This record gives sequence, C-alpha cells and structure tokens, in this order.
Amino acid sequence: MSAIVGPQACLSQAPDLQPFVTDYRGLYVGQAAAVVLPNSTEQVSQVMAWCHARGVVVVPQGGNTSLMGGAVPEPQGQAVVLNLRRMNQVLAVDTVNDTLTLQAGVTLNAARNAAEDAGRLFPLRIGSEGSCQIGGNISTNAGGTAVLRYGNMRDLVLGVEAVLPDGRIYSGLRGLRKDNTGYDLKQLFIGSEGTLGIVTAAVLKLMPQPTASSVALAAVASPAAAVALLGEAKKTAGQAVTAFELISGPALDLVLGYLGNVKSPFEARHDWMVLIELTSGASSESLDQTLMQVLESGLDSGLVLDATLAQSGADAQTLWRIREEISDAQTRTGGSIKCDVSVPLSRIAAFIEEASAAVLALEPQTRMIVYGHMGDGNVHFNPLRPADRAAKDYLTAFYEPISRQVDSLAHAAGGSISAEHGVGVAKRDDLSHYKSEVELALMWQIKKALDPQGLLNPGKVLPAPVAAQA
Ligand code: 2HG
Ligand code: ZN
Repeated sequence: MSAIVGPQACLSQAPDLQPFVTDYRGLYVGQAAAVVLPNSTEQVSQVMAWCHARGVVVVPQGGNTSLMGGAVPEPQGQAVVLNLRRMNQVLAVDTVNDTLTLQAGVTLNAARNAAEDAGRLFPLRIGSEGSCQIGGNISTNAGGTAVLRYGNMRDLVLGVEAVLPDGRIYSGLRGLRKDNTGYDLKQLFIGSEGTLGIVTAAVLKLMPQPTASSVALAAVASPAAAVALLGEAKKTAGQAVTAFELISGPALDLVLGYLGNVKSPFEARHDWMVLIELTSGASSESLDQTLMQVLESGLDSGLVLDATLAQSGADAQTLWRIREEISDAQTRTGGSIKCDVSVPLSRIAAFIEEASAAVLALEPQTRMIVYGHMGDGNVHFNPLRPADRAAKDYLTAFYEPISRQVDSLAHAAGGSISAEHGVGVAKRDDLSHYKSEVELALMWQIKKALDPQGLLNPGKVLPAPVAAQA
C-alpha cells in the first residue's frame, strides 16, 4: 500500500490509527490495519484495486464528523481507512456556468470561501463546516440550516467523480443542469454513505451572494404557533426565508449553562423559540422591516410572545451561536438520545406533542432538547438525561424504548427516522422496521451490483438481509 501512496501517507502504528478509528463523539471505536491518505483519484483507484484483489475491507472517511458511526471501521477487523483529506484542491471556478469543481477532501468552509472569493455563494451550512469535507457532505447528503431555501446537498451537486469498489473510476464531473441521458448514476453516490463508491471530486452549484440578512429570535406559544409563524413568514417574505430553526426552552437552558458570557435573549423563560433568518439582494433596512412585520403580526395574533431582532452582525452571530452550540452542549453533558426525524410540516406540531408526552411518561425528569430545522419538518428530538442521573444509567434504561417510541411516532406520521444525519451504524438495524421489503431488497440489489464482495464500508446503512433477500 505504501508503494501506492508513499510511506508518509500510509499509517499502521496503533497511536497513529487512533483518531481515524474513533468517531467524533467517541462513541464508536473501530479497528483498522492501516490508514491511507491518497492525494489523487488515481491513487484512490489503485488502493481500491489492490484491496479488491486481496479481499480487504475499505472504509472511506472525510472529516470524521458523522454522528452515526458511518465513517469509522467496525469494532473487529483488518480494514483500511481511506481518508481523503490530502485531496483538498479547488479545481475550477466557473462564474458563467456558476459551478465550483473540487476534490472531495476540500472542507466545507474552504468550498464556501472559494465561492465567496468568486463573488458567489455555496449555500450548504452545517455546524461542522470547519472540519467536514465535501466528499462526506455528498456521501451523507448533508442538510443543515439553509435547506429551507437551498435544499440538501443532493440539490447542490451537478456532477460526481467516484471510485468503485473494484478500482474503476466513474467520471461524472459534468456541470449540467439538464442531462436526461438515462439513469442519473451520480445519485447512487449521494447519500449512500460510502457503501457504493468513494466520492473523489464533484461539481457544485453556485448561487448569487445575498447582500443583506436579517435575524431574529422569537418566543412562540407552541410548536403549532411556530408552524403558523413560518406560514406567515413565507407569505410576507417569500424566498427570503432562509432559516427557521426551532429551539426548546431546555435546549436554551443547556446552552446558556455552557456559554458563560452569553445572556438569555429574553427576560422571561419560554418553552419554545424560533430563530428566523431572512436573506436577499435587497437592503438590510428593508429586510429588517419585512422581518419586523412578520414578528409584529405574530405578536398581534398571539403566535409570538416576545421577539428580539438582531441589531448588528455581532447580535446575529450571538443568536446563531446559541443555536449552533446545542449539539456540542449535549455531547459535553452526555446521555443524549439522538432522534433526527422529519415529518410533513403539517404534522410536526402534533408529532412533537405526542413524542414529548411519550418520553415524559417513561422518565418525567428527562430534559427535552428539541430543536432544529423546523422549516424542513426536521427536528432533532434529543431527550437528555436528568441532571442528577448518570449518562450510562439513563442510556441503558431508556435508549431503546425512547428511540423506538419516537421513531415509530415519526414513521406513523409519514416521516423519516433519519432526516439528515444518515444511517451509519446507529440506525442501521432500525431500517428493517421502517423500510418495506421491496425497499430493503432493492437496496441490497444495488449494493451487490456495485460491491459484490461487500468490501466497501461494510456494516453500514444496510440491515442484515433476511433469509428471503440474502
Ligand atoms: C444540528 O443541526 C446538527 O445542530 C447536529 O444536525 C444535531 O447533534 C445533533 O443532534
Ligand atoms: Zn441538524
């Protein structure tokens, strides 16, 4: 292997392997024989061909920021972790076609900066943008806080280059908005979490840069009031509504406990809040007025209980910081049961009520960390251990029953048990309860067509086949 990538880019000593086999929350720890860091698509192809010829398992890895254990090897085995971080070149910026072509190891931050340098926006926005990589964003079809306006990663990808499990290269680096020449093969590599091929490069869509943004935090009467307010915001501000994020009272309490220097945005404590961001090519003043109009009509109708409009970029940043810290605050606290569900917007308020009641019936002291991308019908419904209960204790008692209840309620409401975080290992076996036989059989047929030996990221996404499908 070191003959392909060079000795410096082939690690095999246990201490060197450690960061690559441990996931970012330290919950999934795997085993690997080596970590390779190729610097070109050709090297990835050669590594894959080498492993294919010898029956060696390969686990592709980007920034290793997954929450689902999808980017680290299984606990036992002799896998090779193939990390793409050295493939970090922006290959082309085309401001006529509005496209950005880059290697998979470019971080999301660097991609956004490259777009900005060209006077454009690459709109994907997620908390881990400093470390996560475009290849990982594609492989997991990342979502985040601007999906409401711009869509998921899948909506932002025009072309993909990927290396197949046998080393062949699928070259689809086309920057076309129209191409109806049969199956759209790139979609196989988007959201399949590195189980069908390794994304090595991509062509992404660029958007016009907004010139103004307006941000507010509104305390709302209930999740139903939040949904109604979103309707009002869309009616008044249309396309400008870029983010609409729900934050529960316990989520704000938790974050403020960690962010010592940030004061609560409201004097009173509220059970529910929404962070609203409008962006557009208009002036900041007129955008602020539009947002004020939404908030004032909400106050008049009783949907909004209180609101604070950011008066400066720094104010806006503080509000966003509160929102973005929720995930890490849970990691630091420990004992969080992560359910990343989506349901149609028309049913999300009822879902939150029913699921909260079900959780509190099991353990009334649970802290209801419920937040996220309300505008997409996607909530991070993350019950957290009571303050005086040990994480291990709480998870042992409640991880299974709570996740099952929450996922079942989301499924019954026509929803998904993994809206944006993917499946990885964490939700793999649950898929057998929520996907139909036909869906599971098709998933396995596709897997077997591309990776008949099962060498690429095994143990991820696909639940073990039942006898009839095996
Ligand atoms: C977010 O929206 C991320 O902050 C992480 O998707 C969510 O930690 C989580 O559950
Ligand atoms: Zn999220």
